[in-house]
Amino acid sequence: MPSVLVLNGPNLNLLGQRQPEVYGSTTLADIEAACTAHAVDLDVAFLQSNHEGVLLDAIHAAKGVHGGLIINAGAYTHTSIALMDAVASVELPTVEVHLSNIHAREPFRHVSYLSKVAIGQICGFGPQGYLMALDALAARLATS
Ligand code: CA2
Repeated sequence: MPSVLVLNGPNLNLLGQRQPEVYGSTTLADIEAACTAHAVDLDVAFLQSNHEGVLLDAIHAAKGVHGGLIINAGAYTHTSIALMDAVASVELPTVEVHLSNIHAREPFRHVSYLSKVAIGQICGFGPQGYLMALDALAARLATS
């Protein structure tokens, strides 16, 4: 069975605990449990880190282990050429996810370096976006 790594970046460990008016009341543990329950055709692994280097190492280590990546890089989305280069280097199909619609927010959130190397971006659907990303990757991995 194909395997997918779901990476979450800085501050996403706070989901459901702070700013519920912006990011909702669902915790990251809730999202991970929903992903595991949803993915019948995929093995799903998870990592959250507040450190860019840890996320980079996880992307590098995914090569040969996982068939694809789902990444919500949090604020690193808008700043990190390093994460973009890491995703490009491993050549794994990658779906970018955001809980909020980043294009309807502040202009600095409209730019995503990851979208330049992802197969697609899902944003604005809250936690459901992770399940949509799993479906997209399952379809992609079934044909490759
Ligand atoms: O909408 C998303 O998923 C974001 O990736 C979330 C990031 C933000 O910087 C991106 O522009 C869009 C922020 C995640 C912060 O999560 C928190 C959760 C609870 C309390 C505080 C922050």
